[in-house]
Amino acid sequence: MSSTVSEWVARFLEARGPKRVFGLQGGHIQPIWDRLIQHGIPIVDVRHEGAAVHMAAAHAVLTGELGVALVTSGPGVTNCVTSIANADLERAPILVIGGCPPARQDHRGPLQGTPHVEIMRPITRRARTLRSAEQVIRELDEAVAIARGAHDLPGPVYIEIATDVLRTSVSEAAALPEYLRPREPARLLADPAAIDRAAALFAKAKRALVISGGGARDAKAALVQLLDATGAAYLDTQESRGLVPSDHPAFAGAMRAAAMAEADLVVTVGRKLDYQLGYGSPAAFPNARFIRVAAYAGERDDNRPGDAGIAGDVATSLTMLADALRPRVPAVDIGWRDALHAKHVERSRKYVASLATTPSGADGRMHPNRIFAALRTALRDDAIGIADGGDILSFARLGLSTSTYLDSGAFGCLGVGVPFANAAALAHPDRQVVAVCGDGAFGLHAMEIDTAVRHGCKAVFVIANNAAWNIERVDQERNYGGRVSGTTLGDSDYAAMARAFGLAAERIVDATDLDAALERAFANAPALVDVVVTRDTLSSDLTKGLSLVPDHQALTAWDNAERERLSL
Ligand SMILES: Cc1ncc(C[n+]2csc(CCOP(=O)(O)OP(=O)(O)O)c2C)c(N)n1
Ligand SMILES: [Mg+2]
Repeated sequence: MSSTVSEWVARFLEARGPKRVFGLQGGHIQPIWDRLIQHGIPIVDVRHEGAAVHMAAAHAVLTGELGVALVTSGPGVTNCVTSIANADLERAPILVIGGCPPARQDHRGPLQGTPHVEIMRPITRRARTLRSAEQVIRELDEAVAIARGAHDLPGPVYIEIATDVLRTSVSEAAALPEYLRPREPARLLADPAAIDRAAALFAKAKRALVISGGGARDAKAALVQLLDATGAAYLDTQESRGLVPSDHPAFAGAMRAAAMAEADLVVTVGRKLDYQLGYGSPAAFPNARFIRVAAYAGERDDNRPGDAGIAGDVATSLTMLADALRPRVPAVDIGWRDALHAKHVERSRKYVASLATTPSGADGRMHPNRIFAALRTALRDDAIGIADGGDILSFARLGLSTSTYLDSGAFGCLGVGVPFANAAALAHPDRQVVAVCGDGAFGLHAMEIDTAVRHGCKAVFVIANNAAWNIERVDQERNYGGRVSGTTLGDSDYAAMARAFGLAAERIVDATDLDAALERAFANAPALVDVVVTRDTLSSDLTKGLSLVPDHQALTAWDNAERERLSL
């Protein structure tokens, strides 16, 4: 008995259970595509391969499952570079299966031939061409384990199988049953001595601050327990939103700068010290020592290994740390945490109240905050919020309050909004899904509204339409002598465009029409609301200097502190 490799790939995916595969067809991958259809595995066919990978990544992050994308050789694969790089930074476990010309045509100038694997290698956990038919299932099993974090941080794996190999028959004996069996990544436990060193340091801290990242996503209960046990203050990051409710006494989200400046101990949990955390520099954390907790050494030691590091399963490590702290006499100043939280509550309350009254710009157009004021009425507690853009992302981070939240992320990846929302709507058909996109960001994967219609993705796309790549336009206006160039867009009617694809869509100019428009949109999703907003805004990302790209740090205040620290 034997079966073709493409049949085995379909059996593998069926056994490993992705609910759907995202892809765009091409001759090189048609043998797999055809077998997936015969196995009844739904394929969400998109309009650009980059969107398929974004969808696979959002699916993975929102469900905890593996995300799978299927793309053809050549441009199909290279179209995925941006979204694979984004999944790399977002540590999203995805398997991208690419097409590859047959071996006999290799390096002879074949159709759609380009060195995919070399292109993919630096942005994936593994990139390989599979040429041995008998080894394909074993390789796929290994690929999935790696994507899910068996060796290093979870992330994208790229595998391509040459078309001739897909057509080759292999004996049933080649695929051992264990290759098809789902299994959990190994959970390695931390060294108790490392826990002890960390606990000794933690116990001495007066103002302890815990900061979570994507690596804490499956450690919610243990994280809250540690906060309760220690009296530490807490900051989330955009990849770990919703782990600790904002009314928890440790939560200090609106007091980020003060918490970072005043903390004498910072505990990172599954989070690199990247630009968003000032690279861990004393410029951003002038008073802090560091404890780094992560499942992987790469996420424990980057930039600043700190005074104590714990590498091991994150949830278990946090519980071990809380246990080790119990018999010690804590030095913690609970008043510091409580004061931070009280100010956070006060600031957030004022901010939320201001959303509905933020004045229009000099051009008479509404402020984008009005969108978030209206969404607060329209959204239920379990809604999924997605933000994509420049200024609008900055406003959304504060205004869009959904506890499940995705955005352009550390990669600043414009274009994620529509594909993320489509994947979210398919993964969670019972929840509201809204993507708030800048008009610029929307354009990058705007054709995916067609995917939304064809696949019934019940998402609402809200376009903050200021006819500009505005954060960049304002940067030119303020910091480059007002020479605005290449950053304005047309006053385009995105609602008309959406109607052409069959979405329910309307254009809103008056903020008082927003509530009713959103209600109609959620009732008729997929739907698009094109909201005409002012360009006359100063977002905090802009005023803090993010678009200026200073030399040492991402934000001007930290950059100045860094220069002072280094006597520059
Ligand atoms: C793919 C990509 N291209 C360019 C940029 C640089 N960039 C960051 S924000 C921004 C403007 C975004 O405009 P829009 O989505 O309309 O949001 P707005 O600032 O107008 O609210 C640009 C061009 C980027 N981050 N990603
Ligand atoms: Mg814009």
